[in-house]
Order: sequence, then structure tokens, then C-alpha cells
Amino acid sequence: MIANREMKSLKEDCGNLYYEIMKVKTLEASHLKGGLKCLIILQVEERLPSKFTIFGGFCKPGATLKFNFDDDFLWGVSTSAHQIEGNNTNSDWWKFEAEGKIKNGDRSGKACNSSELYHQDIELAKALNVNAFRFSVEWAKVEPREGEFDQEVLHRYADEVIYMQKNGIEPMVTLHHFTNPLWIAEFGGWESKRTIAFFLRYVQMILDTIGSVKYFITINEPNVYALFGYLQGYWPPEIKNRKKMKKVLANMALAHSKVYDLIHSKIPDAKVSTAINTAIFRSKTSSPLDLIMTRIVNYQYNFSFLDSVFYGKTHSPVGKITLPGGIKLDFIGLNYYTRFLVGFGFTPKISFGDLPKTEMGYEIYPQGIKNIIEIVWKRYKIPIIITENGVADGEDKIRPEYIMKTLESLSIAVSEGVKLKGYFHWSLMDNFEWLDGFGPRFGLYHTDFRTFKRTLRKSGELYSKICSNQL
Ligand code: GCO
Repeated sequence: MIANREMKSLKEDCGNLYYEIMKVKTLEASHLKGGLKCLIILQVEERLPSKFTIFGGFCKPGATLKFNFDDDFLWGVSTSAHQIEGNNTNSDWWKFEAEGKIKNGDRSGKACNSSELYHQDIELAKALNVNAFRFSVEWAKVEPREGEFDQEVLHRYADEVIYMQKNGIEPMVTLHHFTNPLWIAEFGGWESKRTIAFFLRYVQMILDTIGSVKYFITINEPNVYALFGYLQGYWPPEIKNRKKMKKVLANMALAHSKVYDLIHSKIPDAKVSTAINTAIFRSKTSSPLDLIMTRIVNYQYNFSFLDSVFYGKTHSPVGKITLPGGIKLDFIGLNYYTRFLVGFGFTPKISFGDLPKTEMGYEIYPQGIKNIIEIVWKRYKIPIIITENGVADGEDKIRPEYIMKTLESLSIAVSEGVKLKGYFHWSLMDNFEWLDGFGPRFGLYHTDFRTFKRTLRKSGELYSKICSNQL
């Protein structure tokens, strides 16, 4: 236990990390490796809605701080094709955008022009000292019409992989990241079982072209895709029907499992997962109804899909479908951004609390990631990779501290036994943020959407130091 007086002098001494302290409870430095001049981790109690902890740290200027991660830890950045490449003309989102559905009438258009500038983007990632890069291949470009595969696009993706590997960067390929070819959407998309067969054929084509990739994400955030597209109806195909949502989740669970097997039949030592969007859910009050609702929402959102493909048996709201047996996850890909408050209702009442917000309106709650990975680890006992985490912050005021808090929280969880194999920051650069268009800026690099110039932010500098172990 550290005395308050000592605390004070540390505070005066401390360098760039400073977190608001409310009440010091314990001192713990065990999660840090050598080379450290001083660092304390403070466990703090916050007020409502229920007790939880936040962590903060100080280090002296010039101190070397090493997080408690393995030497082969994947330090990465994350992107997706539709959000950065541009000209995704044969996709369902392109049509949706043309109908004026995006904030301020934005359209993805040329996005960050990455289909032309991808070599440069890989170099920008390298300048961040990352050793991994998660990106997605775009089905609507690979197969713009049924059965018609675009060789040029396939070879561009192959080149992307080769260029990453040449630069010492491990590629992680996402096979489906929200968008679909228009022809798939037109015959019923993920509501139809036929889509699974088409998806497998497309994945086969990718595997035949892109060569020696080890890490795959089959489907990005099936929970978000199904919720926004089929229950809340904000995203294409703008359906509000719980039954259909369940069917989509079932078809995605089956597609994931089959793709898992397909990848392993070709690359036996591949590491395959889905990437689930996770969030902290807290009850608005301590009333039993709110508490029960919170448990239900938490299970359905965070765990039902993972349970389905882990146990080989669907768990509601994933609809009923027969899944092949066996665990279809080599690691667990988790995306984490924020916390929600939950109240009881015929449909659950979900809102943000009083904490300061990001440009997306999300509560700034990086420390929640610790809780998420602890629960996920306890439940499945297979390695975890954070496949996305970040913050919309064009002015870069929040991001540096957000990154530090996140990594410290992860580091503590690791010291307590959680197996964490990597962290991918969302995102390399500002890009097209779906319904919110070009407004929210998530990049470690600022993007000028007129000239496509990318400029390193302070947080990018910080991240590059972390990735090269200088901080
Ligand atoms: C998601 C996606 C990304 C987003 C990111 C920021 O989680 O919704 O994977 O495409 O851009 O999460 O909102």
C-alpha cells in the first residue's frame, strides 16, 4: 500500500500519464516487466450504478514501461475494405448510400482511395511499428456478379498480403465485413441458406489466391450485422423482424463453422475466429427487473453467437440450425468500444450513462475491456485477440489516454492469467463510418478525404512507441 504523501510526490514527478484519482485502494506493479523506474496501478472506486474499478498509472519521464504481453504479441491496426478502399459499386451499401440514407448525405465514394494507395497504407502501418494488420477482402468486388470472379481484384488482395509479409507484418484477413454483393442481397442475402454456399465458394476463391495467410476472421460482428440490419432496420436491408434476425444469425453461425473447416482443410495450422462486438452492460438501477434484463441483453449480445460456434449448438437469439460438432474457434476475436446501461421494457431500454462521450456519442469507458476479456477467458479458456478497439476523436484529445488505459487494463488481466495474443487498434486512419459517414474520425492517421493525404496524429506517435516497446 502506498501512502498518500508518496503518491503526491509521484504525481508531481510523473510524465505524460495522469488519471483522475478518487480513492487509492491498492498498489500493484507486478504486471510490469523490467526496465521500469516506477509505476503504480491504482484501483479506484466510482459511484453509480454499481461498484466497479478503474485503473490508472504513472511513470516517471524517461521510464521504460513494458506491458505484460508475450514477446510474440500481435500489435496491429484494423481496417475494412468498404470503409477505406473506395468504389464498392456492386455492394448493397453502395445502393443504400445512393438512396441518401447516410448522415449529411455522405457516400463512401472513393473513401480513403486505398485500393490505389494500399502499398502506402502498409508503409504507414509499418511506420507505427505494428507487426500485424487486419483488413478485409470485399466480396462485392471479388464476385461482382454471380459466378464472375474478378482476377484483378483477387490479385490485388494477394499483392496486399505479400507486401505486408515483405514488411514484416502478419496479415489478418476478414472475409465478410458488413457489406454484400448486390446480387446476394437481391435474392434474400443472409436470410437465405443459399448464401452460405455462395459464401463458401467465394472463400475458396480467396484461399486459392491469397496464399499463406495464417489469421482469418470469417464474419465481422455477426451480432451487430443482424441487429442493425434485421431488428432495428438502420442498415441494409432495413428489416425489423426478430424472426428474420434469428435466421440470419443461424445462417451466419453455420457459414462460420463451414468456413472454419474449409480454411483448416487447406491451411491446417490457420487461426480462425469471428470478431464479436462486445460491450459492458450495466443495470440502470438495482431493481430485479432491470437486473434480469441486463443479464439477458448481456448474454444475447456478447455470448450467444460465440456459444453457438463454440459448443456446436445454437443459442438464442441465434436461430435453430444444425451446426457441425466441435469447437470452431482457434482464438476469440473481440471488438470492444463502450458501455451501455440497461433498463427493463418490452424491448430493453438501452442508453448511455453520464460519462464523457466520444464523437460517436459513446461513453468513454476503456477500462471495461478488462472485465470483458476476463469473462470471455473464464468461459472458453482459449486465447483472445482484441480485433478492434478505438475511439472517434478527430481532435485526438481522448485517444492517447484511451489507448494507455485500455492497454493497462489488458495488461493487468494478463497478469491475472488471461491469455491475450494481440491487440488491433481501430483504425489505421480516418475512414467511412457507415451510417455516420465521414464525421467520426477513428484514425491513428488523420485522412484528408479530398486529397487522400494521411497525417500522423499524436496518438499514432504514442502507439508507435508502444508497439516498438519504447514506452
Ligand atoms: C464495427 C466495425 C467497424 C467500425 C468501428 C467503429 O465495429 O462496427 O467493425 O467497421 O467502423 O467499430 O465504429
